[in-house]
Parts: sequence; structure tokens; C-alpha cells
Amino acid sequence: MLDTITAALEPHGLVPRGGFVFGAADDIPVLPDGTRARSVVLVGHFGSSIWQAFTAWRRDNPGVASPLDSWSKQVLNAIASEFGGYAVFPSDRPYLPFQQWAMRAEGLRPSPLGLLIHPQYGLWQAFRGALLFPQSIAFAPLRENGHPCDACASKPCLSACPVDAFDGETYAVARCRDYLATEPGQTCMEGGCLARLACPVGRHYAYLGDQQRFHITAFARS
Ligand code: B12
Repeated sequence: MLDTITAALEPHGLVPRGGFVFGAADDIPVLPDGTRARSVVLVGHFGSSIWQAFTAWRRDNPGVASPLDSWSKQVLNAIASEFGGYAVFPSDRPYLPFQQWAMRAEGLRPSPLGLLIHPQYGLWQAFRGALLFPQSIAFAPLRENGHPCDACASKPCLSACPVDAFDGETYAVARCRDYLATEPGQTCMEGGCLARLACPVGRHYAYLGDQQRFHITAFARS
């Protein structure tokens, strides 16, 4: 089943990002029929893999509010129903613990910025949704990937932000957002988050210019 889900996601630039069977101790999401899900498959992207499909959809659907969320919902709701599952989304409230799920599904760990870091794709990856299923799915055992930040002595991500929004523990969200409204902050608005860009891991997968601007503009307006 995972192979056919992979094939259904591929034209959209999306990939399954692991999954797991819920355990008794989990806060297990309830499905629309009132029963509890048995397993979850996370769905996301690496680098700019979704950008072509998303921008084509956006051209055909101008003026849609929250376009990336709307696109994700259109694509993943259709795929979920094709496979007898139910899609949930990271931006929907109450927030589901996507990062905790991702740590379990892909063995990722957080970087000092709070974003999970992938050994190959670095900080240039995110989740567009998750597919919940009423049945157990057989997942391949997790490979131990190591944590790239352990080997990074200088941690350039922590010194690159012009307003020191990251201290390795917290993220000064208001300070970051306020800076984006200033003249010097236009460097971040145009090119993307300087802290994220300072990370040497997966640099090759850094988002394309349009995608950088799209995300940071959405954040600045949120
Ligand atoms: C609210 C939110 C924010 C808020 C507050 C973040 C914060 N300080 O916690 C704001 C708006 C500031 C924010 C910003 C960003 N976010 Co955000 N955010 C969320 C959201 C919707 C909910 C977080 C939450 O409360 N979850 C509920 C709890 C129960 O889940 P959890 O897994 O236990 O939560 C973990 C996080 O809270 C995390 N955490 C703690 N501190 C921080 C700080 C940061 C910066 C992040 C990203 C996470 C984080 O630790 C928790 C334990 O693992 C999640 C999606 C989701 N459903 O989780 C995305 C999410 C965490 N964000 C994400 C991203 C990518 C970003 C941005 C980079 C957006 C962008 N521009 O692309 C920015 C980061 C700023 C930057 N420098 O660019 C991704 C992270 C992917 C990854 N690789 O880990 C997520 C998972 C969304 C997604 N679609 O993939 N975000």
C-alpha cells in the first residue's frame, strides 16, 4: 500500500515521510466514523519538489486564501479517500503534534532553531499533511540516521539572525516578525530566513527564491 501511496503523491512533488502504528499511550486521533485511527503516514516534501505542481495549481486557482494549505487539502483529501484513509493537516486547530509524529516516523530530531533537521535535506523540508488509517500498516524499521547538529561545533544558525531571534532554546517570534517590517529586514523578506540559510546541512536543497518569499511573506502576515 505504501508503494501505491508513493505513486499517487509523486505527480504533486509530495512524498510519504514514514509513519507508525499508534500505541495505547498515544493521544490517538478520532476518525470521522468515531473510531480511533490505527496508523498514520506523514506526507511532506524535500527541497522545492512541490513548487512546480503548487504554482501550476495556483495559476489555475487565483485568489484562493491560504493557497498552500488549500492545495494540500485538495490533493491529500482526494488521495486519502482513494486509499480508505482520512487526511489531517498541520495548520488546522487544534494543532496535531506533527513534529512529534515526524520524530517517530523518520527518526528526525530538532535543530537549535526548533525546526526538525534531516541528515540529507537539512532544514529544507516540511509536512503538508498526514494520512490516518483505520488499519495497521507494516512500516519498515527506522534506520538510525544520526543527528547532524551533534557534529556541528560552530552552529552558524545561532549567530546568523540579525536580531538574535534564536538562542537554541526559544524563538523570539515577535522580534523576528517586527524586523521583517523594517528596511534592513527586507534582506530576509527577499532571500529567506538567514538563520535557516546559515545551516550547512542540505544547503543544495534550499528552497527556490519564489518559495522562500512565499513562506516568509506568509509568516510575516500571520
Ligand atoms: C504555531 C506554529 C508556528 C508558530 C510558532 C512556532 C513556535 N514557537 O512553536 C510560528 C508562526 C512562529 C511558526 C513559524 C515557523 N514555522 Co511553524 N508551526 C507551527 C505549527 C502550526 C503548530 C506548532 C504546535 O504548537 N504544534 C502542536 C504541538 C503539540 O506539536 P509538537 O509536535 O509537540 O510541537 C513541537 C513544536 O512546537 C516544536 N517547537 C518548539 N519551538 C519551536 C520553534 C520553531 C521555530 C518551530 C518551527 C517549532 C518549535 O517543539 C514541539 C515538540 O517537538 C506547526 C505544525 C504542527 N501542527 O505542529 C508548524 C511547524 C512546526 N512549523 C514549521 C515551519 C517550517 C515554520 C517556519 C520555518 C515557516 C516558514 N517560514 O517556512 C517558521 C519558522 C520561522 C523561521 N525562522 O522561518 C514546520 C516545521 C517543519 C520541520 N522541518 O520541522 C511545521 C511542522 C509545519 C509544517 N507544515 O511542516 N510556526
